[in-house]
Amino acid sequence: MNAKDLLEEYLVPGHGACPGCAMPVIMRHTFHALGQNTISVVTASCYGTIICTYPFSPVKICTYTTPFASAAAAASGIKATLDRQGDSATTVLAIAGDGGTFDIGIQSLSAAAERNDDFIFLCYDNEAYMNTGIQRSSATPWGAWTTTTPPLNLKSQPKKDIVEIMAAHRVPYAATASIAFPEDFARKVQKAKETRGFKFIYALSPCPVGWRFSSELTISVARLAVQSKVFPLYEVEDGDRYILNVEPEGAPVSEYFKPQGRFSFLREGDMERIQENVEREWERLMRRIDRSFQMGTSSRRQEREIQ
Ligand SMILES: Cc1ncc(C[n+]2csc(CCOP(=O)(O)OP(=O)(O)O)c2C)c(N)n1
Ligand SMILES: [Mg+2]
Repeated sequence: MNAKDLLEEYLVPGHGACPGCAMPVIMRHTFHALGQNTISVVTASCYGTIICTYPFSPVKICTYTTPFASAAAAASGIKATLDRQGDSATTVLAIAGDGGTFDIGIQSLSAAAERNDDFIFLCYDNEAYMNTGIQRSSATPWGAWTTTTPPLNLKSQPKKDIVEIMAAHRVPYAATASIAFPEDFARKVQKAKETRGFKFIYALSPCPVGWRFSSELTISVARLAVQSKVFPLYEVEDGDRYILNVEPEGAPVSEYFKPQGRFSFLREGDMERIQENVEREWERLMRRIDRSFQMGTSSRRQEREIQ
């Protein structure tokens, strides 16, 4: 990262995101780490909406807008064109919300990952279709209120494990990132920039409107997600080398849920069930991390090195 990129703002004030929205912070960290020589691809989403206020735009990064399902496919095409032009210096960045990643975008995402196309896919996850009015997605957590999972019919399926899905493609790099840990965030985006092949950056994006919390609490909600083990910060190299980046304090999940009105309809026993599930998922992650330590250099990595 050079000093100019750190000082330069690529998403400028006047962008029109809701007060307290985490997504502009995610974008600022990402663009600072990538710098000006970036082409981004954007789908329908809150981000797509705030930057497409024709004839003005608050984003100073070259941007291509594509239909909801095709962020990864469009990024693959742009990267192929740059290759034909002999341009290996420009970074290609696909940006999508959880709907554009976990749901409608997953086939083009999976295809690009399988081809190991050389670009970064950034998913900012606000855990619902926020731009169209807080409808549930497959990223919405169990027990959450949304406008399509009302109080007597709360989300009754667990959240998809998108990092595991990407790791199962054996992509060179996948990482979770949090705006409450900005240095870790920037380092991961830079590492993605320097890694060849397909890279997946997955950032939790607390949404005051959809999650029903007060807009000044965004960073502390993001931090509690990490500290309660709900959103662990880790990296996966070549699909099987897991690295934990932050040791969580182990705050109770109820502390993370407390400021969020979307969890205020849970019934008796639900909180304990959720806590148990978070512990179980954490143990699974720990087993993968321990195994990575034991394995050392992964077989997949050796495979790539031999080629
Ligand atoms: C094919 C298609 N279906 C539906 C829509 C309407 N639509 C626009 S944005 C959006 C929600 C996007 O959700 P997500 O990807 O999670 O991003 P967020 O709005 O939460 O930032 C929807 C359903 C669309 N633009 N195209
Ligand atoms: Mg969303």
